[in-house]
Amino acid sequence: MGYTNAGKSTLLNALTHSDVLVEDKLFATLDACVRTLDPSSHPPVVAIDTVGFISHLPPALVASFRSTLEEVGEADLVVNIVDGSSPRARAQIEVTEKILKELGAHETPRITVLGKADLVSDRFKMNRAKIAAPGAMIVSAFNKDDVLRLRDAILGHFRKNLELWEVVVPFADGRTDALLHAHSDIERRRQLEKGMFYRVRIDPQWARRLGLARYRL
Ligand SMILES: Nc1nc2c(ncn2[C@@H]2O[C@H](COP(=O)(O)OP(=O)(O)OP(=O)(O)O)[C@@H](O)[C@H]2O)c(=O)[nH]1
Ligand SMILES: [Mg+2]
Repeated sequence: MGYTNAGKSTLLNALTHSDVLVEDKLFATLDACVRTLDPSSHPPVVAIDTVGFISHLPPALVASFRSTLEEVGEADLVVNIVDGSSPRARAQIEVTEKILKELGAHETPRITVLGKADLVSDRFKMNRAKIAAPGAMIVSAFNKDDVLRLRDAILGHFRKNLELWEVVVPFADGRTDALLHAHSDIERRRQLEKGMFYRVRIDPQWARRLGLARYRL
């Protein structure tokens, strides 16, 4: 999420090799678009592009914006894209902050990105950007390494919540076996008498949802 024209859709495209509409105009994105960040990651991480935020939104538009922005309130991680090349970056952050609060997402874990870094050529502009968003990741959507760094930061956020579990799935329980494959990273497997032994990295919430019991050898 972020202010309109900040470069959200461009970054989403770069992160996911997709082609969400990008235009140098306000409100190029009118509907939230969902893209998978990494098809092989467990749990699967999907990124949702949002409509741009803006100050003084006409009241008639507020209601329709609300519905497209509701996803933000439910997100596990908010990636706030700030146009690092804009002299109005600070004011734009304040607007997005206010809207995040209204959406109940101001306390959601957050990665702040100063985007369009390739346009921030001189030191004065870079300092201005850094002061606007201290500690933000500095990224150009057109720089492959920058995009990979951001992708790693996002995936890393979800990976760090994973726990190491050792479980045994009875051979007859094909459903749990399939779900385990879909929702965890399997590090080791061994056939035992009672079933398949797995050592997996899994979100503890998912482990509970699957009814897994931790196994001790
Ligand atoms: N130079 C440069 N331009 C960028 C970068 N990221 C985005 N842009 C340009 O900024 C403009 C807006 O990009 P979008 O990705 O559509 O921005 P958005 O935040 O999705 O905008 P809305 O959907 O309208 O809110 C386009 O002209 C992009 O090409 C970047 O890293 N560097
Ligand atoms: Mg967009």
